[in-house]
Amino acid sequence: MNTLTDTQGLQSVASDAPIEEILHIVARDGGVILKGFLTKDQIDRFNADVDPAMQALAPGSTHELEIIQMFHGANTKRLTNLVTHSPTFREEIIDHDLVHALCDAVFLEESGTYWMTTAQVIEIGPGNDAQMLHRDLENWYPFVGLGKNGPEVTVNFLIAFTDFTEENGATRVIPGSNHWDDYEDRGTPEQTVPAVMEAGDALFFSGKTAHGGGANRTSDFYRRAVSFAVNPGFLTGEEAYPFLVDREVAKTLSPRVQRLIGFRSQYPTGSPGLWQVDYAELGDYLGLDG
Ligand SMILES: O=C(O)CCC(=O)C(=O)O
Ligand SMILES: [Fe+2]
Repeated sequence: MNTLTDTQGLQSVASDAPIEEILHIVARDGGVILKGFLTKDQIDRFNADVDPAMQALAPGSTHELEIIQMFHGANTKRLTNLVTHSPTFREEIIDHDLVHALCDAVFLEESGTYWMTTAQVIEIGPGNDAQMLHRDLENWYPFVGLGKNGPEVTVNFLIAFTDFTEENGATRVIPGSNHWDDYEDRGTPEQTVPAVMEAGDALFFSGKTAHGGGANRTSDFYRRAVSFAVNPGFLTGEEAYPFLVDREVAKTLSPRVQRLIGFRSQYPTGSPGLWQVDYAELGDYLGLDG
């Protein structure tokens, strides 16, 4: 059985707490709430930046696979490409000193550099069921087997853009699940605690920590988060093909060659999909099928 207590809540610290203290809590519990990570003004401006795109987006998933649809959420909207949608995001949020200080501390020694693997609005609407529990490192399946002794392959800043309550779908986390011996064990809902936050707070957590979006039991509240996650630089292709090959040339290639050079999404074992757009196939976004 798992040693660390499953009933403890998540610890909160001020966003100007020492880096060592923040990392100490994450190493122990798997995650920590950073109070006041963004200001009210930043929250308001970001929300205004993305509102038109959010309104244009339909909830739910276009994937054929039921497991990916469930991961996405039937009444959940996921908006990616936030660098394009939001000046506040590209100029302030991903240039936040605390983000870089924490990522330097996590990744510099093993990887040298790091980069963003996703930044997506996740807006869980009324009636949406709880998401399946998972660890974000499951996107890179071999690291499931390496477990607690493997390297850190992703960390996530899950930022609250509305208040998060237990009722409206606050992220559920299993504190200490980063220390479990078997990462095929994702735990049970009873072992989770809600990451209750005010808008502007962020849950900073390890890819080794079991968690999932909470059920939204309200009738009218849309819980909005941004999940902003980082990978070590070693999880990168050697050549930046999508920047090198003209899209018109790419359209003339076979689908499997398009996938080989990064013009289509990837579906590695155990992952709900990588290299996507709004959680949908990149090839569709690029109009590769005409
Ligand atoms: O929306 C949430 O609270 C968590 C979502 C999540 O963990 C994910 O999609 O990987
Ligand atoms: Fe996740």
